[in-house]
Amino acid sequence: MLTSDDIRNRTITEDGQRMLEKAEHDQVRTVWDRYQAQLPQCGFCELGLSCRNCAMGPCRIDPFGEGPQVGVCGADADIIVARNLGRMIAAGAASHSDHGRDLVEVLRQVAEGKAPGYQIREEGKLRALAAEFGISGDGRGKEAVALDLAEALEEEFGTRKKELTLVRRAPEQRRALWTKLGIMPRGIDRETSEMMHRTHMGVDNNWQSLLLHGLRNALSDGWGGSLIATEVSDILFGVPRPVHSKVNLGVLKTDQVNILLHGHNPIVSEMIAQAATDDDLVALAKAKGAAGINLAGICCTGNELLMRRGIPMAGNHLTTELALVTGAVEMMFVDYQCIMPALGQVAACYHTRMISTSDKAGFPRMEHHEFHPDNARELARKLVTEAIENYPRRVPGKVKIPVEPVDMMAGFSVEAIVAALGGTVQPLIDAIVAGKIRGAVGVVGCNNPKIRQDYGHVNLTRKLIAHDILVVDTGCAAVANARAGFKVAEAAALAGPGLREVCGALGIPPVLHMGSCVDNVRITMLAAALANALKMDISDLPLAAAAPEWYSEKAISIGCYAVASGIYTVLGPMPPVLGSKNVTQLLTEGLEKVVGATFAVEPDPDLAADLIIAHINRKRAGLGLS
Ligand code: BF8
Ligand code: SF4
Repeated sequence: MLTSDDIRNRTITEDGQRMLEKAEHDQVRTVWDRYQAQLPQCGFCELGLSCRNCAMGPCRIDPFGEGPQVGVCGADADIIVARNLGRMIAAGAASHSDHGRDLVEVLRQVAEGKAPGYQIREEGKLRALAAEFGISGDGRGKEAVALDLAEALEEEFGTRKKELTLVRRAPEQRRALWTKLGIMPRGIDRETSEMMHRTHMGVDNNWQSLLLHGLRNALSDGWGGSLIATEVSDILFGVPRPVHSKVNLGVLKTDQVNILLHGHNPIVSEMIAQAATDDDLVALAKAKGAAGINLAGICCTGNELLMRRGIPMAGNHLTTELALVTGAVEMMFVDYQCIMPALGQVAACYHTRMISTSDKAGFPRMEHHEFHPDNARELARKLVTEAIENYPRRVPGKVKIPVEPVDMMAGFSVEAIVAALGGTVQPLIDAIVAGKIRGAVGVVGCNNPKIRQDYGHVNLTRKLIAHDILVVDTGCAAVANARAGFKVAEAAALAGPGLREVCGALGIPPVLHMGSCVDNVRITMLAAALANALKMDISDLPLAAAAPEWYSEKAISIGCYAVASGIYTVLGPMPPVLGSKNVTQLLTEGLEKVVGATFAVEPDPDLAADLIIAHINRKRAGLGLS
């Protein structure tokens, strides 16, 4: 039996607390129950000291120095920790980059006329990106340009290049540093593949070079796979522009057909969004007694839809099960990443139909309907029809929508921010120089049941903006900050006087939603644009990043490309590295001399804010600013 204290210790969100009570009543087990059941978690694994990379093992190193200090092959703690971290980076980079590849495939099929329902929405961005790859647009139609661009992007994944094309957006000093260190990313797939090779037994047994390759692997994500995912999504689905919407489980409607979209890739969800506005399907919903069709997003697919279409956001990672506990969801679509395999089991307690859509992501107790560019439009209509037909099966006595939704603004792409500033980043630089904005911080990443849901994001962000530090956010952090009410113009009242003045003049919130997790590249591109305008390196600027509640391997890749790009990054949960003093020391101190930035780990958001404020003050002093 959960006490009200137990519930409050799981999440700070009101909708979450109400739904945890209902989950208890409905006898639904959630991620927090499963986490409890796992305690105590393996200490060797927490320290990164276990290895099962080969069949001579599994092996583990005794952290107290009494038992074995090497695995069967002779690998010591440094090697095992570095190898494990390397494989986490590889998995994260692969996830973002494979998502990017899927978008390139759609771009190709659109160019070939094989993807009905999809189109090139941003011809200007298409032509600008093509020009970066040396593709001429003169006198050529957008399809011809798109075909050449798709081919050029496909080549970025392979191995033929000395360096990825889009690293040219990085400041010159940064690129020179990457080349000097031997961490310039070459092919996107190549760096991940090489990491898997290096971490095979008997290959790279130098912990320093393993970690350096980890940075290169992460850079292949941040300046390659994720960047391609974001750029091509913008071309196909639109560059985000400021948009008003709503957030939390209150976006679900008692009198409408509720369809939830969960996952990461906008390829499927954009087609569902189109189908849900088709007149005949809206009419069908009304014929079934509903007032309409209500779409809501969750996690990063939700962020993609919110940024471009203003579709309301139901919640973040730890809300995914609780959304089903409302009993009000007719259908949930999932594509891939961060989709708990428990969801099908939770949905089975209600009338909700669960639909998996990706050829590479299957889940227990879900119905599998594979979406491809050629069938997506038609399949979306068919399944939305079935969602509507599921509405009469809703059990009214099991429905509870816990709270009223909170207003929010989203849609702050780099293009939108530059437009709001009047066409250049100069006003932002002026505000930083004048000290009205002391610096900028990307608050990003997940929820993790080890930390009260949203506690890290919200408390860190609140303190930063109060200290005149502009916060930009993505992913589940962005949902947390929206749910806390930080994303309306009035939230400027929570900011320090300088930031409040800037927000007031521009009519923007002090916390800017920049998108999904692949969209963390929007943050690095903004940082690069500032550095380039000043002819400085990114590491010279008063910037930082934080992932206060991270859980995912993707977050590790993001953190590593942020640090390798020169951005100091504070993590909440400890990554599994403490088993090696050398690796820990390099990540938290040594990297300063190598790439001009380090990691820090601080689970308390109040203290994490202090670390970041001190860092920003140091960078300002380095620039001769007060
Ligand atoms: O890519 S922030 S829990 S949903 S990994 Fe996942 Fe983490 Fe959320 Fe989006 Ni990102
Ligand atoms: Fe053990 Fe070495 Fe095999 Fe890892 S690679 S399982 S440490 S023998």
